[in-house]
Amino acid sequence: TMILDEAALNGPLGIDVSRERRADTHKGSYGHTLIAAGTKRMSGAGLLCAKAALRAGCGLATWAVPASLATHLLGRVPEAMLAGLADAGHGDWTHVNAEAILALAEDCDALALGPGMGRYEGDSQWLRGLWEGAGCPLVLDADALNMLAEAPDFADWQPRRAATVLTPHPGEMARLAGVSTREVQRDRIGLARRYAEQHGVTLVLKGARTVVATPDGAVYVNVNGNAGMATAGAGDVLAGIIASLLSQGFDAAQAACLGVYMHGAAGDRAALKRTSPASLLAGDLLEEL
Ligand code: NPW
Ligand code: AMP
Ligand code: MG
Repeated sequence: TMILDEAALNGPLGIDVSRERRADTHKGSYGHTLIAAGTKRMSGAGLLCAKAALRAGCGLATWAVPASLATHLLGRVPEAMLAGLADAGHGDWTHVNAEAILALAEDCDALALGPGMGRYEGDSQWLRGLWEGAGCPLVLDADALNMLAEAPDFADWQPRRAATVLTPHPGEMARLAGVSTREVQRDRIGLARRYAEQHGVTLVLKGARTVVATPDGAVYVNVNGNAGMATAGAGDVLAGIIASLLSQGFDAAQAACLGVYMHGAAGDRAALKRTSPASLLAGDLLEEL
């Protein structure tokens, strides 16, 4: 178990944190992130996730939403491409074919799935199609994690070939592991390590002192960030950052650790600019990335 600081990022994780962009590069050099996130009631979650991906440095981002929602979001994230997926006029993900997301993912380097997505009948099987079908690295957050938690046949799902990063907060982790939130908090490191090893995923257990556990048993504990980040949308920003780093070619452990560290550092910078961290908004994190 290691503290997640610049020494860990530079050393065991092999990340050059001072890495600068080479002059002779272009947007195609930095990957294309696909964000499938947001519903009518929670479009902000998708917006924060997509903006965070771009702020974290990917060259291109596509924000996919149900088609009837897309018309209301035109121009909200001008830098991202907006993909309205056929939804039979319902405006939710219920009626969006998983194949439509997979088709977009073909041209992308990582997929972030779940923030503000909502839940619906049969969604665990819908998620299975994406889990097994997406050839690119995958970040599951929020509702996608709740879908996973309720999949009765998760043990039978085909193992993914590309990286998989799960980003639960303690409430979502409790659902995934079938324990109470209190039990999650009692042994954050042990639980994260066991879950990552058992399921072959990189697990980011969020909250004060976020824990990153990799499938090979390594554990990193983050120490930056602050309680001002206990605010709506902060997690949606993190999911976008990690997916962006995956599209830029960082491996799962690197993307999760660097992402968590950047997110906490942005939160600390944002908090310093305010009289009280209590007034921090998730959107402020975007400005500091
Ligand atoms: P409690 O209340 O302390 O007992 P949910 P959600 C627990 C979207 N959003 N330490 C907490 O426990 C998301 O993307 C959209 C301990 C409670 O039981 C999702 O799609 C926004 N416990 C959807 O909303 C902005 C902790 O977890 C439960 C904990 C629902 O996500 C907001 C709450 O979690 C939001 O991001 C901690 N650190 N953190 C938008 N603007 O569009 C959480 N818990 O029920 O999974 O609800 O996280 O709000
Ligand atoms: P979510 O609950 O999904 O919106 O995620 C909240 C994000 O804010 C996670 O990245 C948490 O690690 C972070 N966060 C929430 N509360 C704190 C805290 N007290 N200290 C540091 N980070 C926090
Ligand atoms: Mg969240």
